[in-house]
Amino acid sequence: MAAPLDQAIGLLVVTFHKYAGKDGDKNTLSKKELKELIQKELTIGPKLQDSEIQALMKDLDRNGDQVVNFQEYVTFLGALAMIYNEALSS
Ligand SMILES: [Ca+2]
Repeated sequence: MAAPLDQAIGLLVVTFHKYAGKDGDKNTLSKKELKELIQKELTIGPKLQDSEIQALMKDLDRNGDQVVNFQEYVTFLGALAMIYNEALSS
């Protein structure tokens, strides 16, 4: 049986593929897929404006190819972890 942190990391990976596999390249998140992931998998998601999600997408797409690859997704998770850490330690 996987330890808690293994399970958490596994969930991060599975969640990426759950949305990346919806259309087009199954190894990247399109804008539409990223939007759906944010809206369905994060508490803050439904509260974000469309313009905020667009800005987030632009920020995450480091190599500018209009899609979010796994490496870019991991950067996003890192940023979220920083926010959660601030929230939990304040
Ligand atoms: Ca990209």
